[in-house]
Amino acid sequence: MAIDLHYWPTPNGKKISIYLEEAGLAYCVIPVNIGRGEQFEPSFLALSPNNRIPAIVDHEPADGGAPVTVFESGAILMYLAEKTGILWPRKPRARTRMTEWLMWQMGGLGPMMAQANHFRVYAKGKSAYGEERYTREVGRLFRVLDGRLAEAPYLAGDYSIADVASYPWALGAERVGVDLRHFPHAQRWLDRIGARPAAQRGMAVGEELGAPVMDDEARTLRLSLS
Ligand SMILES: N[C@@H](CCC(=O)N[C@@H](CS)C(=O)NCC(=O)O)C(=O)O
Repeated sequence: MAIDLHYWPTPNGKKISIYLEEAGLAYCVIPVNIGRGEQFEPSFLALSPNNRIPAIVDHEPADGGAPVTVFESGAILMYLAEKTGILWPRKPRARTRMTEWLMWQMGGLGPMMAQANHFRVYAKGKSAYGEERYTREVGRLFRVLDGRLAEAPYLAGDYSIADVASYPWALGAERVGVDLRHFPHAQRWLDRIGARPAAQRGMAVGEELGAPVMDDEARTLRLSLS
């Protein structure tokens, strides 16, 4: 297979499985059980020094040289989209719009939802301040998302990797206290992407690995990492 996808079925992992399905690229899933600490294995750290999934190894890079490894989901999406031209706006202005929203997801929506989830689920009851702060910030980000999607069908105008990055996160809105009934444009965008067979296939990758673990061992590991 041309691409190894080091993966666990979380929103950041699913960004890449959705993209690979959208682009029709051949890939091989290599599970990294982050609930059990496999992200700290030296072999994985060699690919992803920040001990986080996803990471890829492209065995057939465009320059024909040695395999290319990429960590950070935004960097992976940019690498793959630049290589294939798929969901990658060609015109510089459109590409700038796409980059804005991709960075918004990478620096805003993803981390803030992860923090909200941390305080509401893993550290439940430990910090009302943290829970409230990140829940409020996620609400603000959904207002921004809904506002953008009121003026355009997709974040960069046309469907792009910015949507692929935001979609699996936005799907988890309810879990972090967001009521999507207040964000009708975001809901329609979710429905539009959710109707795409490639997005459905990408979201299903790794289903057999089970829901993310939330037992005492996983909770302790998660708290010790924060
Ligand atoms: N900014 C990184 C974040 C990746 C990330 O947070 N991955 C989580 C799963 S969604 C992870 O691997 N966590 C393992 C850990 O925290 O040790 C990206 O977008 O790739």
